[in-house]
Amino acid sequence: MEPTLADFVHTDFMKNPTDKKIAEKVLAAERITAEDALYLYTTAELGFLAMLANHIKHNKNGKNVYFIQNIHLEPTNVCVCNCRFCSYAKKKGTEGAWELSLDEIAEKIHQIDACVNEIHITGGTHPSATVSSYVDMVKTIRAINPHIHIKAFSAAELHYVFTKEDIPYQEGFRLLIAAGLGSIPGGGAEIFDETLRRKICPDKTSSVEWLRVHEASHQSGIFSNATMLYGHIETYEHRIDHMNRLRNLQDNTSGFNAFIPLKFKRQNNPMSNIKEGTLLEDLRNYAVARVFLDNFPHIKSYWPMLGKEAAQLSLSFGVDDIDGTINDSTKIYSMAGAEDTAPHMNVYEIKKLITAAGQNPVERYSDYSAVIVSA
Ligand code: V47
Repeated sequence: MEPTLADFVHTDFMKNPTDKKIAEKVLAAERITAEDALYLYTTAELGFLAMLANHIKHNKNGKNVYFIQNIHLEPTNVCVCNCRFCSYAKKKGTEGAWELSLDEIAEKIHQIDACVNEIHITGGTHPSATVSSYVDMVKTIRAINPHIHIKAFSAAELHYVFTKEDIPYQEGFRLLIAAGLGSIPGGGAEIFDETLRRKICPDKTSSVEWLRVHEASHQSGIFSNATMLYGHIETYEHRIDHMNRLRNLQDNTSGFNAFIPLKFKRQNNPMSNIKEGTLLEDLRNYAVARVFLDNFPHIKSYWPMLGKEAAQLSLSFGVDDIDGTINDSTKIYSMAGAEDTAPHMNVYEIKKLITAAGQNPVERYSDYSAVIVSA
């Protein structure tokens, strides 16, 4: 049997009083403070962090690590925003810009394998986007594939179309859900601190607006995810502030499924002068997130961005979800320098990756219920 956190807490191995205080909180399922989180980021040993994070991961999800058969759809990279970390967005009519018509989207949907359960729509905030263009997109997909879960449009895109047309968030969600929207992804959160937002994504939805859109989605009866872009100009305090705002909203709505830290990749964007963080830093970040976000059911490491080996390692630091099969359908990270330029893993490869880390692979639907494969 592997030694557990409870085995260690009352032994001489745990001499440091701050380690002991935090370990006792975690064992008692008590919430850690921002100060505790700062200590975990700056001072705690990596092995201790892993033990804390795994204790929580194990209590929530046992040895289960979830994955999904999914596909990304990126209808456009034309975007009204000028985010300095982005390697993907283009202005309309410039070289490298793309815009898919509804017919082109329909063609892509016809090609999706029957085993794919979720379509994740992500992309730029197109200047001509409207609530009805989003409704039409969702309806087009729904008409071809009545069962697939549609996870679509970041809070940044939704805020843009709702406010442009003066449609209250809840009414906007009512129209989109009636068309077939199933949930919203976690994009656009970046880092919530407004001073940093002005520097890295000056014309994007504010943090308050991002949180309000997600709150409205939860009140409208759909769930969502939350991301955090880290490893650029932010400090640990900024990360903790970001997670604290998410934790507070989750206390009120319980509508978030997964927290997804996104490591800044620097190729082909105006922030290329910033050195990318190390793998150890990524692992610490997953573990602190798992401990701090006690009310989030899942912590996801997004393998197309992190790489397969690093995603596998993250499973020892509190992560219980590695997203999906993807089938080479996303460009956001390859354009920013992710090593996998055509990300795809089949179910066999994903299961092998999870099993080799000593965990139990569970194929899931978007709501985290397990896919039962009949013999
Ligand atoms: O908001 C853009 C990030 C996000 C870079 O909900 C970058 O399951 C790193 O939201 N380096 C969009 N990150 C993607 C997204 C997402 C991804 C995976 C799963 C889910 C989910 C949502 O991508 C943006 C931004 O934070 N991003 N450029 C970059 N250079």
